[in-house]
Amino acid sequence: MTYQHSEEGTDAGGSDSYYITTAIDYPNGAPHIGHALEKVAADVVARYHRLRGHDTFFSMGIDENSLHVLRTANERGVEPHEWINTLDETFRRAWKALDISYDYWIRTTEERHQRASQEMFRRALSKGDIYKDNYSGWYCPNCNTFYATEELIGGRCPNHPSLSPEWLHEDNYFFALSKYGERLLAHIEANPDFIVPASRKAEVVGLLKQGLRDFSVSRLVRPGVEGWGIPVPEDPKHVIYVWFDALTNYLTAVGFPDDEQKFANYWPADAHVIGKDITRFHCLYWPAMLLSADLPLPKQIPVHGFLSVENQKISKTLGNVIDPVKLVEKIGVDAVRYYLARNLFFASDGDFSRAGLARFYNDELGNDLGNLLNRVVSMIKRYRKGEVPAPGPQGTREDELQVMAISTRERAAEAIENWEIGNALSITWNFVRRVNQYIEHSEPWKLAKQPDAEQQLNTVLYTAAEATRILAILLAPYIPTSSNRMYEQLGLPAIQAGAWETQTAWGSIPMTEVSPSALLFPRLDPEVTATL
Ligand code: ME8
Repeated sequence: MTYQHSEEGTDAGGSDSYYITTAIDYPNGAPHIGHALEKVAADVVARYHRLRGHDTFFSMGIDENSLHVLRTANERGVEPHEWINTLDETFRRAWKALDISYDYWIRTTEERHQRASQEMFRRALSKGDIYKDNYSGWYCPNCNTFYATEELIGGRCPNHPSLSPEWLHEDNYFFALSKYGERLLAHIEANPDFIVPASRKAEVVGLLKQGLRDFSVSRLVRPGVEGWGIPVPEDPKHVIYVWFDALTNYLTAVGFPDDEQKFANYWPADAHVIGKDITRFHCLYWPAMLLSADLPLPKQIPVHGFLSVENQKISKTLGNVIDPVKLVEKIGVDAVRYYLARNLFFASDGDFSRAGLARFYNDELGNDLGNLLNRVVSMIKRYRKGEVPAPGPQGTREDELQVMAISTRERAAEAIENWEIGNALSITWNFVRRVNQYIEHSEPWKLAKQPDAEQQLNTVLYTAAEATRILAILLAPYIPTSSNRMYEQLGLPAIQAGAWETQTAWGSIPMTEVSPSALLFPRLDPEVTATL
């Protein structure tokens, strides 16, 4: 794929390649709407980079080696490998339903990943960063983290109030995290966008200033859990700590340690998209592991907030878990993607509300966008037998709309590149509304009745169609299926990689004949709304 910067185009980064990842989820239950939020956020950005013509690589997967995954399988009475295979399908089915365009799917039980994790372990060992010591502490199997007594709340895990962590006392391998505190702080200070948003960066800097403790990077294999996890090289009585292996997935996905060409092409990653609960692992442990292995650090770690449902924490016990696949079946994939992205502000937590989803669907997707496309193609059909006319002379209204098309594209790009995804969508939406206003003010239905206004009507029809066409590309990262349907109704072939560069300038591609078909977002049936 070739990539050319448009004159006004924003440059996403120095290089042509863009490697983006999400957290790899624990397969201990089907993904919920909170997991979906993260995948949609990363997918919007991955799709944006493809449209910019970048050689984009988007990796996702599942984190299988955790003991609580094994425990869940045991509790369900399912053979553990059968369990993870089933969950693997469940996750992939969910992301397919949400149109998540990942290029690579990783499972941490794969042999390739075992080799990558062991290589990272060996590199740290040979640097003298891994040593053996005796360890005692409270271990929460759900967090996969050790806690000091004072960190527990009433004897319970601070993140899982229903769990009493187990007291573990064993010989472990340790990673010398404390050795890297100064280098990490210097890196964060020299690279202000390494951790975004700023509130998360401040949190990490706070941890660094308190001083870092070495962490245990192995677990003794115990009866009943034998074989679950990646063996420590040359010492199979131990398995590698699950976070040490899980973080390494970002390297495995781009060919480490065998495929040097792929690795050189994509590493360091441009962005690891994660949720706020796993900041410490990604912003402290992971960069330290990479420094120890003499590998470059990822360029950025964008941290999103948590999604609640109807203002309540998502929890199986509360029974408020929303299955994104069922939601897509009821209201359509683009409506779900749109709603999640529209309300996504990395710096804050978000809330999912059924009434909100229905309102955004009807008011914005249906009334604003669906009607715009429908009006444009129906008027061209009615007044010009479906042929998109060449525009007549332009007036100030048209000039203003063209200027706004360019500024919308630039401002939306800047917002996406700053992880202001909800904001990017609102910038674009202002333009959707503006095109509707343009049609209202220009009153093509009146012009159609005036024989001497033929040229003027041509201008209005062309201008409205062209603005709608550009909108289809600007919206393609969020609602890809609908964007393609917009293109199709405007008589154009599917939107391709690079289109943001080559097709968002005014008049950049010719339109000939429209092809009106079904409404993009027909009004929601109140019965459907009631079942959301
Ligand atoms: O942490 N809202 O897996 P996980 C938004 N396996 N995001 C949410 C969320 C919510 N309500 N609940 C969870 C793990 N997430 C590890 C990651 S990466 C090397 C290993 C996000 O299944 C969460 O913040 O518990 C994380 O980014 C992702 O979902 C997976 O969470």
